[in-house]
Amino acid sequence: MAIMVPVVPTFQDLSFYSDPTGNQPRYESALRLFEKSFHEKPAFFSRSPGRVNIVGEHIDYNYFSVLPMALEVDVIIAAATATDNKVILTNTDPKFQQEEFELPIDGSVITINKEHHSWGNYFRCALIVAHHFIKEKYGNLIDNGKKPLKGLRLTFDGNVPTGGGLSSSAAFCVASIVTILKANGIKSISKDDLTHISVVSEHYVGVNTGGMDQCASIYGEPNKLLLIQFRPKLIGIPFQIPSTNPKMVFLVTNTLFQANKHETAPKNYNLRVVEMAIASELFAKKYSLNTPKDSNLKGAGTLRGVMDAYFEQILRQPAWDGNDLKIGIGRMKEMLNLAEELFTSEEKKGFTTVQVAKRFGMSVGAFTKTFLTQIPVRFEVLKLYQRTVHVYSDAMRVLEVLQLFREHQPTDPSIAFLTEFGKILNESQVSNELYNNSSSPELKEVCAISTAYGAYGARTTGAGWGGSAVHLCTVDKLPEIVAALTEQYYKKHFPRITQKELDSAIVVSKPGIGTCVVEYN
Ligand code: NG1
Ligand code: MG
Repeated sequence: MAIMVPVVPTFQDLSFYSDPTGNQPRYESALRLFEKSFHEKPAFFSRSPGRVNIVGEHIDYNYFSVLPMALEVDVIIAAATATDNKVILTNTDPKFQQEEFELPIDGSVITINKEHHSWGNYFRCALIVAHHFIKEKYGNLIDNGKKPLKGLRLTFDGNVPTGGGLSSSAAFCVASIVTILKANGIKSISKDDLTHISVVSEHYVGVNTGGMDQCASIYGEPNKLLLIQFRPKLIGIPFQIPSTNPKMVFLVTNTLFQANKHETAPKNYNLRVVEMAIASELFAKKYSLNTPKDSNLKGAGTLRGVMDAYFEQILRQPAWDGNDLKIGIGRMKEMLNLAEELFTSEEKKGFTTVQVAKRFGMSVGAFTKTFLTQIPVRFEVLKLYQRTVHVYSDAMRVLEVLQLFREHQPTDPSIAFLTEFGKILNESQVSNELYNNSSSPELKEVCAISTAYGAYGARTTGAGWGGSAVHLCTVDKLPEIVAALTEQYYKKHFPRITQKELDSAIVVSKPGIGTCVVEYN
């Protein structure tokens, strides 16, 4: 049962490298379960990786650039089309039980019952965006857009930890989208188009995500970090990591405290989306700015939109192109200054709904209707000042890291480079703790341990409130750092933890390859 690797380049513009050979056993296990479940062979495989974000958190949905890298862990799908209209999903992880549902035969797009949360809903998200794409691009050519999608038989095998802040959901959705497209006869899609349709996929299960994860999963390249820009357009730009001596590596540790974004979205993730959108509207109101209403909260703007509008409309300076780092850093600093003036010292403690409605000159009812009902949220006070400071300062840190990379010459003393890089990561963690409140005691603990044992910097990665931290290390210090984390964190919290569990919780991953389709014959 050999699987053909390297990959056959079926999808123009996607990454078609041979898959890391280490994954062979996982393809084989997906193949075995596929044959057992469906008594046939898959027609092809698709895969898409998880990602770790190095710096810039909760800023992607404000359209500020972020710096992640794709990982080697991924979601693999063995796939075949069926002659009926059923979709049957099986998973090599018994935690995810077989799911089965029917596709509408009238060619309409499937809908999701958000109340009933199941892993199959992520696949439904992928069906929705893939189907819209097919309808928009080819719809009128095929039976007036009424042609139903093909039935599917699918087996999943994922090794991205779920709820670990490493984007298992994006890996799952992107791998699913390419699977659906390929199964329905779409012969090519550009990375650009794939990114555009993927970024909104999870909105259908009610998580108002930004676009970092899907973009990182798609644009990943071996040994490269990714600069993901959202303005002027969404794009992933792979770039080489500077070589340092001793050699730089990123260690990713899962705290094993899961962040369940679905249950906690109203007081965590989605609340951030709403708070930042309201803060943007407050800026826009104060300076009478005409801003694009392009937030995930409909009818509201983003902190990026406010920054651009302030510089163009008030200071009459040309729009920032996203590339000139000095200009970008200067603008973030200016926005941080403006934030100090925008909020009174009382407001800096937080706003009740009554206070914030008053500030907008709106009735509580009207304010609630405009800002607090579209995306359900729960809060005691809205921390608009804190979120603003976090966003502009973390967006600035991304530019500072880029600047450091650009300035770094191989002849530079590496320790100075690593120290400076680490300092920025630590500042980002402090901002997570103080201004975004997206850290957790366990995340704080692992960061403190690694930095005490030689990591240059460490921070919460991904949404936070549990999940993983990323640590900037050098190869020579890894054994000591890993030993300290094992003894002082993992064995303390989980005395019965096995070596296997430890191995999957503490990961040193090289930047990996993005989404691929793997032909099977
Ligand atoms: P994680 O932690 O991987 O779920 C989430 C969002 C990102 C970004 C980060 C915070 C999803 C799929 N992704 O990532 O878009 O906003 O949080 O920086 O929810
Ligand atoms: Mg996720």
